[in-house]
Amino acid sequence: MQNISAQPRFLLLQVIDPHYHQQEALRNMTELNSLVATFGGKVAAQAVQHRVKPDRATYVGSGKVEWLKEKVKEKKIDVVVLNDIVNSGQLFRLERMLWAVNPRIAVWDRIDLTLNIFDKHAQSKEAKLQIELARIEHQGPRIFGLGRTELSRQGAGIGTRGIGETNIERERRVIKHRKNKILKELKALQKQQQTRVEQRRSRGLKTAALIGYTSAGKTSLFNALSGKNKKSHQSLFTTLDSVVGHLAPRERSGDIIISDTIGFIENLPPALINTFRSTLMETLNADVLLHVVDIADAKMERKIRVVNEVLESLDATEQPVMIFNKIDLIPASRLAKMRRRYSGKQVFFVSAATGDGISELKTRLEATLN
Ligand SMILES: Nc1nc2c(ncn2[C@@H]2O[C@H](COP(=O)(O)OP(=O)(O)OP(=O)(O)O)[C@@H](O)[C@H]2O)c(=O)[nH]1
Ligand SMILES: [Mg+2]
Repeated sequence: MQNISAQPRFLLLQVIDPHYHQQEALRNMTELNSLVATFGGKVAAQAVQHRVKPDRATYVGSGKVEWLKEKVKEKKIDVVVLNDIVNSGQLFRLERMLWAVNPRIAVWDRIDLTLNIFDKHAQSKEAKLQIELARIEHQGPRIFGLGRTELSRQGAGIGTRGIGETNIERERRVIKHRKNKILKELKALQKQQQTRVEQRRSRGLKTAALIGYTSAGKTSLFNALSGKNKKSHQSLFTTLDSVVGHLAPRERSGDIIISDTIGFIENLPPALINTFRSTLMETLNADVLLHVVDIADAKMERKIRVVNEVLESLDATEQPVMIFNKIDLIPASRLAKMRRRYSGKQVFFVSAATGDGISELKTRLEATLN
C-alpha cells in the first residue's frame, strides 16, 4: 500500500478524437498541469490517448486500463486525472479496476480536480456548502465509503475500501438528508446576501465588481483599489469567495464598493457554474463590471472569450469595462499598439504591481458611479 505523501503523485490522461486539434489538446494539458500544481500535486506521468469515442464502461477502454495499471504501479501514482467531464459510473469502474495495483488510487475527472482545489481554498461557509453539494452530486457511486477524494485534507487516511452493499440504502438516506440540509442552509445564506445587496442599494452605495480569468490579477487590483491586503498568488483559484471593500481613500471616493471574486476558467464544468452562481450573484448585481485581463498572457484573446461566455451563461447583461492589467510585463511598443487598437473605447491599462494607471481608473470610477 502506498503512502499518501504530502505531495500526491498524479497521472494525467487526455482522450482525444484523432481528428481533434493537437495544439488544442496540448493547451488543455498545460492548464491541467497548472491545476494539479495549484492542488499541490506532482505530475509524475501524462499521456494523450487517441480514440474516436470514450469507452462506455471505463472511459479509456480495456487496453488502456492495462496500460494504466502498469503506469500506476511503476510511477507510484496516487491520483489519475481524466481531462474531461466524465460520468461518475465510468470513474468508479476505472477506479475499481485500478485497486488491483493500488488500493488507495483515486480516479478524478476535471470536476473532481476543480472541486478538490476549491475545497482546499474555500473560506466562507457558503462556498464550503456549495462545494459539498456539487461533490455529492458529482460523486455518484463513488460516494459510498470512498474517502479518497479527501486527499486534499492533509493527513487523512485514505484507507476505507467501502461500506458494503447492505449499508448502501441507509447511506443513501443519510446523503439525501444531508443534501436537503445544505440546500436549506444555502437558501438562508442567499437570502442574507440578497438583503445585503438591497441594503447597499437603498443606502445609495455603488458597486464595481472585478471579474476575469483566474490569475489575471483581480485580487492584486482589488488590493490596489481598496487599500486592503488580500492574498494574491501565482496559482490558479487563489480566490474563491466574494469580498468587498471601499474604494480608497473613502473620504474622496464616497461610497463606492469594490468586490473581488472567484476567477473563471475554460471548460468550467456547468455543475460548477451553478455551484458558484450564488457566490457570483453579488458580483453580477454590481453597477459596473470590471473585466480584468492579463495583457502579458499569450492566451489573452482566448481567455477574454471564455470570460464573456461564462458571463453569458450566468445571464449577466451588464457590458463589462476592460481593464488590461500587468502592463509592466510587456514592452512599451506593444502597449502603445494596444492603446491604439482600443482608442476611443472604454478600456484601462494598468499595473496592480507598479500602481501605473490605478489613479486614473479610480478617478473614472468615481466619476461614473457618484
Ligand atoms: N508583474 C505583475 N504581476 C501581477 C500584476 N497583477 C497581479 N500580478 C501577479 O499575478 C498573479 C495572480 O494575481 P492575483 O491577484 O492573485 O490574480 P487573481 O485574478 O485574483 O487570481 P485568482 O484569485 O487565483 O483567480 C500573482 O502572482 C500576482 O503577483 C501586475 O500588474 N504585474
Ligand atoms: Mg484572486
